[in-house]
Amino acid sequence: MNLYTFFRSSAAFRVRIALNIKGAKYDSISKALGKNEHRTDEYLAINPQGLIPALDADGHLLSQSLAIIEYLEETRPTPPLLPKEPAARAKVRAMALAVACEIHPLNNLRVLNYLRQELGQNDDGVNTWYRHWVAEGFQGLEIMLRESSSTKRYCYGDSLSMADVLLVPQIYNARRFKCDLSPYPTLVAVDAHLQTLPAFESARPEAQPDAV
Ligand SMILES: N[C@@H](CCC(=O)N[C@@H](CS)C(=O)NCC(=O)O)C(=O)O
Repeated sequence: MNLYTFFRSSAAFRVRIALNIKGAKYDSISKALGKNEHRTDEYLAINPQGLIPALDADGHLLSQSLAIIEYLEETRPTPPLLPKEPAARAKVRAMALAVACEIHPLNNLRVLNYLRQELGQNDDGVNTWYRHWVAEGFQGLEIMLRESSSTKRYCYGDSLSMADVLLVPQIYNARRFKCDLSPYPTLVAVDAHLQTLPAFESARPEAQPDAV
């Protein structure tokens, strides 16, 4: 498998974690966002949306990190990233989507660039925007985890799930943008535990070959 990735891309970070959990071997092909390598014709032929990541797996070109993670789950079911029971699966997916649909898209690079370049915002304006949407998203997620995380080691129950895969990169980014995480002790506790797991550790941005 080939993963089109960038060390700092949190959507690629999710897929790296999922690949590691599944024990899937892959090669990294770096596309530097800062150099617009995700906007070249060559990359647009791989992912027409011009977004990182994309995965070349089993002869298929896949995009959208959650769709990729679901593909990995369906083709490599062990260890599972979703519980068996339908309502439990829906709850795990809801937590994953709370990150992927409600926080991340509002704080993506192209959104921040638009705020800066088209709407004339300075660093303070951009950071205020970023922190606002993280706080909005994390408030609800904290309550969801308080109800579903039995030991504060994982988002759902006491086992690894897709929600964990999404949480860690979003917390990583929140720290990078100096968001106040003190109102979210459950998110912080679960993140601290997950970071000790090798699948998460080796997926971290700093551990990537293209890290600068
Ligand atoms: N919903 C997409 C989001 C992908 C995405 O936004 N990737 C970012 C990096 S984390 C990107 O390529 N940004 C490029 C840009 O904003 O121009 C997914 O989950 O794969």
